[in-house]
Amino acid sequence: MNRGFVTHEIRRESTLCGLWSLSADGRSLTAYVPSCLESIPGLETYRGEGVYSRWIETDSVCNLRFVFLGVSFDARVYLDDVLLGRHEDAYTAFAFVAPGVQPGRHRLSVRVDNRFGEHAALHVPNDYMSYGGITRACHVQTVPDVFIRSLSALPRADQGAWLLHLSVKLQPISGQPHDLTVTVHAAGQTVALHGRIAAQELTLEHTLRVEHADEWSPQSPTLYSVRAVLCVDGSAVDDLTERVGFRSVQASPSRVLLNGSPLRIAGVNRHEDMANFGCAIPAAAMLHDLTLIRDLGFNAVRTSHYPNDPLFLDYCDELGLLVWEEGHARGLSLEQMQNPHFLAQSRASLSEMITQHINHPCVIFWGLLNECASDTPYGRTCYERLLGVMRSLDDTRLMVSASCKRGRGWGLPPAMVSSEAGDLCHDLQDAVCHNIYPEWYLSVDTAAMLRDLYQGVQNAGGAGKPFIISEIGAGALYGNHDPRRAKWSEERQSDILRSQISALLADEHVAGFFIWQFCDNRVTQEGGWFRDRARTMNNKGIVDEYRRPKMAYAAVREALTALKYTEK
Ligand code: ADA
Repeated sequence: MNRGFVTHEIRRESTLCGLWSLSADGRSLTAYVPSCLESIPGLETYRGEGVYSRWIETDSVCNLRFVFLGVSFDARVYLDDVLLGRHEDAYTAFAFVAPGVQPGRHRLSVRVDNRFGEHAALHVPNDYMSYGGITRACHVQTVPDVFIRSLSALPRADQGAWLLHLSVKLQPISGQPHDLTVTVHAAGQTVALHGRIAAQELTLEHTLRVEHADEWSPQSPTLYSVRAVLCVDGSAVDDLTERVGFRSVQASPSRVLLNGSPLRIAGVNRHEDMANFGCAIPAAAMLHDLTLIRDLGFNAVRTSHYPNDPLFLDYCDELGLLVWEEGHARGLSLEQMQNPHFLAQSRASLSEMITQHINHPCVIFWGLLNECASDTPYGRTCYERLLGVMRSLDDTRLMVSASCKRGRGWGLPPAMVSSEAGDLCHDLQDAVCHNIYPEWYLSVDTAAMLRDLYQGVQNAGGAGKPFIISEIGAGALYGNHDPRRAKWSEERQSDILRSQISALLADEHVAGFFIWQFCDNRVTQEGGWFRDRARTMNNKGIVDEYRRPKMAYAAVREALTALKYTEK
């Protein structure tokens, strides 16, 4: 449900999207789910609690599983005032089970809170908005005493064929023992996996050899269904369908390889943010964004700086758009990384992102900790630990982090030095990625900056890895035209982007880049961001928050049109 394809044919599911009662800021309201609190008149800048509630009805005793794809950003879910569970962080899904629910009407409530504080290590005042509310779709399922919690299918190229590693996680409810069989259908094959479950979760695994499969690629994004059916005591009680694309991702010393061929990545950063909707972007608007991104000529998108709605990834799978998906965290200082909740919350964001989105072939990079304190020894221990967790969950994608820490000892012109020690974590990752703003924040020439930075990272753990510019761009206020072509005018932004892109394309060391950014996004009023963020918006969008194109649109489109993405 709320995906780009049908995920269940046996499990009963109903949407919880629609009108809910909401009490917030001392007012009783009716709110549409999913949406942001800030979209409600009078709550545009609200920070506080909101309690959503609605009735649900059951006609027999059953186990209900409530699935939320995203609640921003601290959520507590209750059924008839009994707490089912709590989830922190806006950008990953969670589910709670209420066992043995009696027939009749029941009150489902969700208490949301978007207040900052020490309890929230990742949601801090920032250059993007932490909204409040039930901001992604939600639904309720009826599940049997043992149900399929997840199904992953990871392809790996193997001497002209594919190995497809299947993993089915089963969750028990009562703890009563059951003998069970899971039948998995994938790429024209069927395999039956047997097991016995009691109180503990059970994982069944199997690797299929697939001799012939059409590859997934941007030119031909072929998808295959993988379907698991759970039988207990001879009857089919539950099912789950996922999709897989057969493709491999590797790094050569200078390029990212997709299916063995070097890629030239021309991507764009995108915040999930839109005028009127905040981060709760409806499906049609997501598709409109993707239409514009493809029309501009980009072949990749970076989900700066948090995991995205799975529906967006479904569309990227179908359209063949490559994705750098990023765990939640932007610009945390050493002190913020020392928050006692930081490691646990980061680990949760990264592991939930990877386990929930592992089947999307579009995802070629898993990213972590954008511009955090990677230039400190403590920061390095955090990067190391978190990358260890990420690699243990998936070793078929490249692990990356966007840095802005350029060290004094790197041999760079003084204007480019941004940190005493420089990034200490490049050696831990599969590519070296930097966010740079030549011609915007720095009065330096883009080609020169690329050349100097490439040389600089060679002795800083970056040798033998693809070199990627994870952010580059300039700002303009929509509608601000100026014959002087001054900064903040649409003219100047388009001049700068044109010049940046031509330098990026001319530099053979650059394996890929991501323009900052697709659309203007709202920033928090807290934390001093308003000072160089006119309108409390980050105005570096190629389109504004209504998706109205700035002059940069035509400039970027023209610069990218002739690009050939595969270099073979
Ligand atoms: C950084 C950061 C982005 C954004 C950008 C900017 O590189 O990663 O989130 O803040 O700078 O606009 O300055």
